[in-house]
Amino acid sequence: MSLLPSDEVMTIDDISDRNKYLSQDISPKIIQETNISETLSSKPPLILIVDDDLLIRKILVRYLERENYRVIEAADGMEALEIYQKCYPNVILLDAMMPVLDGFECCLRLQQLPYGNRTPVLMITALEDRESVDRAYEVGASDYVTKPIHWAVLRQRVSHLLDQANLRQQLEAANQQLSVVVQELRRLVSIDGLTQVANRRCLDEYLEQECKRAQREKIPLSLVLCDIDFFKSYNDNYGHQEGDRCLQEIAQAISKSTNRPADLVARYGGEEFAIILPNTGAEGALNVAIRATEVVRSLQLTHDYSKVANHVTISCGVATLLPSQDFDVLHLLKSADLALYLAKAEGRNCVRQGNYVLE
Ligand code: GH3
Ligand code: MG
Ligand code: MG
Repeated sequence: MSLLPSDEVMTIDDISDRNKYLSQDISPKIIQETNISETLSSKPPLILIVDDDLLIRKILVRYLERENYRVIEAADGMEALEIYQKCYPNVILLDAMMPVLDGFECCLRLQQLPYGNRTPVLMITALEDRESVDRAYEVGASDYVTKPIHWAVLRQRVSHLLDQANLRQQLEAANQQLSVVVQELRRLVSIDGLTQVANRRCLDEYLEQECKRAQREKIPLSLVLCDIDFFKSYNDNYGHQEGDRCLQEIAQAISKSTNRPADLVARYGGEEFAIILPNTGAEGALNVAIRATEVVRSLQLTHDYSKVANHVTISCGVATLLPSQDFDVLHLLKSADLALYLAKAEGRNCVRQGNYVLE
């Protein structure tokens, strides 16, 4: 007589069958440690059967192996948790009532282990035990089957749980890829393609945000506008491509003149750059602007057509909003622009500082 269930329901009432069955092969399976990637590989899914009843376990093993699953066993909740951490099964078939650590407590503890809350648990409960079914879901089980086990039901539930877990994995992988793409898109929409510093859009948003923060936290906010001197004649004489290269070098040089993570260098437009300096007073901002002109100067980019030097230089206008003043981005920009205008008018290759004045 075959001990594998050939009909729909598994029965264990026949004691002679039970003894016959148990006398066959009860040697424990050798448990090989598995890693997660192995679990996700193309090998047949691995199912952990947890039941204190040896006969039920053996029958379940035979049945599931016949369904081409790989199977491992545990005799109680404690052993199940140990094996879980070595083998990372794809599905756990968990008997509700067991000594040492019952299925409910085991399921609860499983949720705390790595990937535990992503491993589907099929709880085995007694028939008509509504309370156990409710508890099974409460402790994190994905589904349940009742004893005596209907093989057709078990087969469907296991396969359904595996499909669900697969879908979830695929969804998570797709989400991960998507978040990488979104991150890159976010970077692209806020970066100036030529100079790789923040673009105008990013500058506007950051300035608005930092202005509000400065107002809220009663801290100063400074802005430096930098403009390359005689850049039109640089372009006209060295060509647009050289002009582009020069813009790239100047952008990197200006970036080097800032120190704090909150400082932002952005291309304001054409050959103008802006430096936003949150929580920075007038003196600090002046220092940053002077440093920017010095770093640019130190590049010694030849500019034979400049009227102020034989290399490329910049002029800077600095403005600061103080906590006592009425905060307004437009006024800050205007004030920095006015200071830049003065720097140009007063000879270029220099820094001028504006006062924030309400009209
Ligand atoms: P000033 O010292 O008064 O600032 O004079 P300037 O010549 O630098 O200023 P002007 O506004 O007359 O000219 C700016 C030039 O910047 C005009 C344009 O050729 C150049 N420019 C603007 N954007 C780009 C760019 O993306 N690439 C290149 N190569 N040149 C640019
Ligand atoms: Mg200009
Ligand atoms: Mg210029």
